Amino acid sequence: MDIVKNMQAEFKKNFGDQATSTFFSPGRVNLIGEHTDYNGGNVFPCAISLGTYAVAAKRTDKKMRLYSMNIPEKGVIEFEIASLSYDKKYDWANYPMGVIQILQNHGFEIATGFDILFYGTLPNGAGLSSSASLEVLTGVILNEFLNLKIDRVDLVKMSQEAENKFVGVNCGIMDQFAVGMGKKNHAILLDCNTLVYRYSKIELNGYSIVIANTNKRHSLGDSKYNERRGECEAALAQLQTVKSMKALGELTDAQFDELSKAISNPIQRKRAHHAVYENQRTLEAVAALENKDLVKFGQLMNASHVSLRDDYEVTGIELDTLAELAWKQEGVLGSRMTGGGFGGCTVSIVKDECIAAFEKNIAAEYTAKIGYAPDFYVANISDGAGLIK
Ligand code: GAF
Repeated sequence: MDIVKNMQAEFKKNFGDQATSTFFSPGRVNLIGEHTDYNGGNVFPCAISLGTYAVAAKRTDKKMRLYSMNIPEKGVIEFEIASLSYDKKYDWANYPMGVIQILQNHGFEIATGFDILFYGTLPNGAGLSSSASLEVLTGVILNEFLNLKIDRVDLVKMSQEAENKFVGVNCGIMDQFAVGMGKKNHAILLDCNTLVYRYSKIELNGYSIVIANTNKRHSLGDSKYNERRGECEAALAQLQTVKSMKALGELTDAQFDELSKAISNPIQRKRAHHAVYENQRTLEAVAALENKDLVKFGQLMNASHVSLRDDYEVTGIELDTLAELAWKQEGVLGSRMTGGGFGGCTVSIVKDECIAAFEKNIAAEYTAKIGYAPDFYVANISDGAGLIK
């Protein structure tokens, strides 16, 4: 594999020694169930074959040396494993540092340091979970080399904790779960309230999952992500005055309609409406897919986008343009924004023989309207993070 050979050569150049193992950690695309994870609802993501590679070697001391081929200008980033805290100067390396620290907080002994060289094939800032990919990858490397025997779901949870507590981004668990638990050709139906999950085989019979990147950078840190979380929490608190419940994800659409007048703020009511309806829509979409009703699955994807646009207000002109253009193309069953929103990507289900025209038509109209071009990737659904050799 060319990527890995190249990485091994770069490893030798930067660290003066040979890497002993190679790892891969995917990104993710969420098919439906957006902004439901932190509301205790269902999500339906899959891991994709774009992701982050690492080649690594164990050291004998307690030093870490990290290098990213994507950000060579930052050079080799060095630090001691002992007590770590977030530091802006470490830039991207805060993600692996966070995982190392959280593992230590949970009592895992990181007995030695490592030299690790990373290379990512995910477009940066595209909302395809490059951060979660890097976090879970770091956990997998430590687990493997140090034989820590960490259960995979625990590793997923600790990766999320690193992002929440170390990096300071209050994300839900969907991304780390998809990256850590992904399965080739399957999406994961995950109930984020209970962490009960199951795999669902994706058989699209002549259709493919096409990701379109707005090329408007998405960042959870500077987006209104935390504001949306706060609005949903405020709505939940008011609903709890009329019904005992832990999360919005526990309500059916009908229950929400009956109780929603308890939410006095109309904006908060809209946000909660999205969370509840999107959660139910996700279950309906999975059932449609499993009943081989791809048309219905696509319609529910479209409805998801409309709700994210109108009720949740996390789309923006770039995502709306891509989705609305997709809805007009031949051979498209459905299209919606995927991930946190405010930029990033859409996901569409497109008939194989229509993909070339889909990309060409959308690129032309999007560029004319937005002023720069989108990118397209046909997604292959991949396994979760692991050792590849
Ligand atoms: C981002 C977050 F990281 C996820 O936890 C999830 O909330 C998603 O936005 C929206 O569904 O990817």
